[in-house]
Amino acid sequence: MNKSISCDIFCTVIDNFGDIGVCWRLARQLAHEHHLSVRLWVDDLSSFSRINPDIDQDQSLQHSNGVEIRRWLLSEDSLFAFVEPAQLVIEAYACELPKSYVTKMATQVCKPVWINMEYLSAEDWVAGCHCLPSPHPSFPLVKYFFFQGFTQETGGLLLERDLLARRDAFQKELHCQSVFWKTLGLPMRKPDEIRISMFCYENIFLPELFSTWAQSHTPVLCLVPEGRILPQVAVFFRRESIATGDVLQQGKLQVHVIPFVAQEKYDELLWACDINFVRGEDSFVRAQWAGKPFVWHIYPQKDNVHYKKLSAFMKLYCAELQGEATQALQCLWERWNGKSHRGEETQTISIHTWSVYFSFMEAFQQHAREWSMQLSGNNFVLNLLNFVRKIDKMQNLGCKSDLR
Ligand code: TRH
Repeated sequence: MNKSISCDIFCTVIDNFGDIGVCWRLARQLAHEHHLSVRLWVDDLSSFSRINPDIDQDQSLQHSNGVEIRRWLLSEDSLFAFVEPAQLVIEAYACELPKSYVTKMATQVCKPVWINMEYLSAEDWVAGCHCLPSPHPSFPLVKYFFFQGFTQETGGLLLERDLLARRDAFQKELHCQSVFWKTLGLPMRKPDEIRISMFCYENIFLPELFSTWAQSHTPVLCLVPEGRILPQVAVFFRRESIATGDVLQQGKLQVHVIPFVAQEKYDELLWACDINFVRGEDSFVRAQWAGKPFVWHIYPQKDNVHYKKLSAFMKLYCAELQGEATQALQCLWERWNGKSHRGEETQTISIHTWSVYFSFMEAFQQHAREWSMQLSGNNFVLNLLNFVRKIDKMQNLGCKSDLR
């Protein structure tokens, strides 16, 4: 596909950073690697500016990394009557497109290919729904579901062409790591220390985990990005409040509160640490590309429906892991997510839970690298563009479309 192909991505930020995090990666990849003219419509530039400091919250139209960024005023639907629809239209996570925009899509001679990019899940049902059509009730338009996922029957995961090579170069080169740590104001690691990044939602097990680390034999340096768990961290260290730059120590545990960094730099943090605690969707995926052991705090949903998603992912992820290592991983992950492990009453993250997990570090490390290799064969953007060409051919037979 060439530069003349236009693409509109629509993103509403429900909460946190995952929705815009994923859309921003998708937009950049389509523009950089496939030369599409991408317009990204976002309703919350403030969240966007946290992961991309280029963003000026007061600008309704701006450019960053070759992508046109537009503020999407949800209440101003009629403004979209003056917007020419793109050839490829992607709505993220079933956010509702402006009605006047959809009306205009229907009037195009060559109908836009309309994709609903769905949330990531490892559950079996995803394979059955991936690529399903959803005809519009009144217009001659069809929207298609396109799912990210971990198996060949899904759309795969977002992965930039050069990401794994950049990761490998960074992880091999001590100099790159030392420069990275310096930019965060941190010393190079000591030989016996483990470095852990901690990005999670409020978690009642955090104090237990911290006490475990404080009492462990190995020094633990834990990096906490500025965010919603800081009050919990402050309580643990008996401080009224804490802020970026603070260093807190208890026993063998040293916590550094670091700034919330731009997305590219967050990748480097994941590459540089020994274990990454991640959450939601996007940091969870990036931790997998880091090829390092990770612990997932899944986005909590009503009626604990997220537990099914957690189990589905663990089943896939642990399929090639040896039995005892699987047990140790599942025990820690389930407890971290407040789910009882194998129906046991114990809900704590004890020193035992951690030390059993930690005893499998070598196996987890090797597995994490193999897993990232295994996933890298299923590239979301390549799959998406192949699918778009196919749909365009089918729905726009009678007109000359640039999409093919
Ligand atoms: O912020 P999240 O909790 O987002 C969640 C999930 O996406 C969830 O599925 C969705 O339903 C909910 O939002 C509304 O976690 P996630 O997905 O990991 O997104 C965090 C983003 O922030 C990711 O793109 C990485 C980025 N990030 C930085 O850019 N810099 C940082 O310092 C950190 C810690 C994160």
